[in-house]
Amino acid sequence: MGASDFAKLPHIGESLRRREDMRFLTGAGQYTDDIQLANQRYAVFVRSPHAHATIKSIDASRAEAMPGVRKVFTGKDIEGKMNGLPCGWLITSTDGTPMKEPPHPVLAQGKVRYVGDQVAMVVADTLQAARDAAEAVDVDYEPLPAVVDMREATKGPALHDAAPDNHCYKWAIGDKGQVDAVFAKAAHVTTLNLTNNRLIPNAIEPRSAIGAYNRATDDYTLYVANQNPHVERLLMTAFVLGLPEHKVRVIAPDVGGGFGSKIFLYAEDVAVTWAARQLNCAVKWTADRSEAFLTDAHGRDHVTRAEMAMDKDGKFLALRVHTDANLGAYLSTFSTAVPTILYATLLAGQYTTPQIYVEVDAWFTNTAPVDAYRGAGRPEATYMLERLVSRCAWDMGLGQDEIRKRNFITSFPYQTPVALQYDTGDYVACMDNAKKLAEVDGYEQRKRASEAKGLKRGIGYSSYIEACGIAPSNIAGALGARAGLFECGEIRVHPTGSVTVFTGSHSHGQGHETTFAQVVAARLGIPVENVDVVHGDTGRVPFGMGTYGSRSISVGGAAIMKALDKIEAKAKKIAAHLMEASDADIEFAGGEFKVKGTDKKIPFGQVALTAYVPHNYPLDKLEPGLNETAFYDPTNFTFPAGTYICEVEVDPQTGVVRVDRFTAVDDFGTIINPMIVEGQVHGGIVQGIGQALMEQAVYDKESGQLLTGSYMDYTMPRASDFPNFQLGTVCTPCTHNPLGTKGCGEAGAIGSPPAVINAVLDALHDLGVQDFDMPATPSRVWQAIQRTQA
Ligand code: MCN
Repeated sequence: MGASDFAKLPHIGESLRRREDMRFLTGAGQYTDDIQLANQRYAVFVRSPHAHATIKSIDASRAEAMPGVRKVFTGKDIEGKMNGLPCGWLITSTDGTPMKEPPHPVLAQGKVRYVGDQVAMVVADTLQAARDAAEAVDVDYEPLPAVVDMREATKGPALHDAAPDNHCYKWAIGDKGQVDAVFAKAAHVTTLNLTNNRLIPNAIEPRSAIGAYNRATDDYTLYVANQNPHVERLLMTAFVLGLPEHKVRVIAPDVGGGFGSKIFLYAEDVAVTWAARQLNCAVKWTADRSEAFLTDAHGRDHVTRAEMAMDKDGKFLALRVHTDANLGAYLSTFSTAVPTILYATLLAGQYTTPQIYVEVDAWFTNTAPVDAYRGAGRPEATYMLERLVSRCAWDMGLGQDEIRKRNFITSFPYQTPVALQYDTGDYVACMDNAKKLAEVDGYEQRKRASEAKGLKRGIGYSSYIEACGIAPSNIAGALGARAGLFECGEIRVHPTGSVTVFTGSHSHGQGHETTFAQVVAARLGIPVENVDVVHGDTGRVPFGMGTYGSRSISVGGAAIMKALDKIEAKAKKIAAHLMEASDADIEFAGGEFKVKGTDKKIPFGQVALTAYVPHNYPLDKLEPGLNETAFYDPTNFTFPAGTYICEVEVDPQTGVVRVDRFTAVDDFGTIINPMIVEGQVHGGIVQGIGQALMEQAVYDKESGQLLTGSYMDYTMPRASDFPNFQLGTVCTPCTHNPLGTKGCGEAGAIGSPPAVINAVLDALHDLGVQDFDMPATPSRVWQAIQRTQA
């Protein structure tokens, strides 16, 4: 079935209520920490209080003698028994050498490299006993100087022998010579230096893992709050523990949000799985909020210099970018792909800029590992580009909308100079719709009204694009991925005609149990209630690459569509036999099989039952049952895009910024469930505005301590911080997946930060404020105003 026929099916585009919410709202959800296994013990990790130190000795004897303590594991216990944690993405430096890939031990081996690094694991009968014993483990540290600012990384002490100058790689894309030549002749060059602030992910459910071991079968089970259980299993078995995969089952039950931070293989997951066998019991660990702040992989943390060369009319001629990226103390699973493949390839944005050169230096520092966080590289790209574009507009005396329109790509497919080929889009329509919805015509009047109150009003634009549906294995492989990025779907039609869908995607808030059921019910013409969706269990789902990069509907959903094609083809044969017609004459629509040109028809349920009562059809031609599996590997990414417009009021006396209006017009191609999509956009925008106005991880430069280690110091956005968002859509269906969908799960977080900061800068323009870095907290804004008056 083609994408345009699919879009016309009943249920597609219907705002069905999320079926999973009843169990979440009534407390019936089953999160990892809710699971209690027989013979279960509790793990607590002893963590480094130092940012950088040598471990001289560890004395666990006092702790091990305490009541209820089963064992204290240290680096010595695991030495030679397992490898370190792998990095899933190999980056090659511009000089042809591979990135530096120092070991990332599951428990520290002689040295700690950030505050929170895991040094020992205490396993005890109760959580309290484990906590008490963890405090009794005596670790003798010899502190070393620490470096937390990547711009000082070369001067700092080396974290790893493998990287003496703390440099991991230098990576580049584009032709520097050609770009430099364009800059040399350009009529105008606009330059911007900016920082993309470091963020700490804050899922409602902290990370949690239970390792279990069955001595009778020699099988392991890991329950874990994770976004991609098959990948977790693959990395843990093949790279770290050296176990055959079939001996390990990974179950990611209900997961209370991930935002990217739960796609990585963390040390704790491996440690509890391994310890379960050593102690012949189940071992549970759940992070407390302080541990989450310290040890969940952080996000962003870029410092960038960007320059745009333009002609006299503001047409973009060339873009030149240098970015320093902080990777933290160790390479987390996808960390190396974030500032390279996921960032630099996005820098054409929505524009026809013919020449682009991007260079990235990546650094080790004594901070928590940095990896993907909602958007992963694409928010960093969009923030940089959209800030630069608005700065170009102001420099050239053009409107923020006008400069964008002058440079928009208008014909598709479009090959960018940074590797990507956009299949479809309508950026002008997104801009026009956004301006209408934002009532831009009334802006000057609103500005005067704000001025009358002593407030400064500003308007900010951001026209984002993202590459999502992260997949094509051939592209990802060519760019350094160490695994494929397809997806798997299985459809099991039961004799009664009800259906179970097994998907390799994982839902941890995105509502797949509803939207995937919508897709299947629409295709088969059966009630949505007759479809169940199973995910998050390597023991039940054939295979899967999990959820990140807004890939689930466009890659996981497409795999399900492929499996449905097979189901339909087989069912047609059964229907043909039942109606004594030829296979070629059977049509399937609205849940019924019909013989073309006649009134003969039978319902889907009858065919499903017949599939399991095979004496009614020729067994020599068909196997019994109606059960199909398909793998889908797309030919390209999907390219959602949109324009966001933000209006803020700034109080120049206090520096307080209030978001007064926020409009988002997105193109997600065909939309399965508008209500769920709106929820995704709302959540994303809130996260983006959180980054723009409030959130920032701060490490003390001297001691390397995380200064923002709790909600007392790290501000999270709340509902009362926002107006109602105005949302609109434009639809240019994706041309290469059978649903016509483009991902929506990250768009809000990608498009919103530059819209907000552009609005704040616009508001402060006549006060002479040219620039400041996110987050635009009252004190930063106030200080920026004061500096102009000094
Ligand atoms: N959808 C739709 N029509 C479309 C596109 C999507 O109806 N054209 C629906 C999908 O069927 C799905 C939801 O919208 O129910 C999101 O789909 P998609 O864009 O494919 O994104 P994923 O499901 O792959 O989710 C991943 C994405 C990412 S990368 C992050 S980070 C993120 C996000 O989703 N983390 C989240 N949204 C989150 N929402 C919650 N509540 N919690 C998280 O951790």
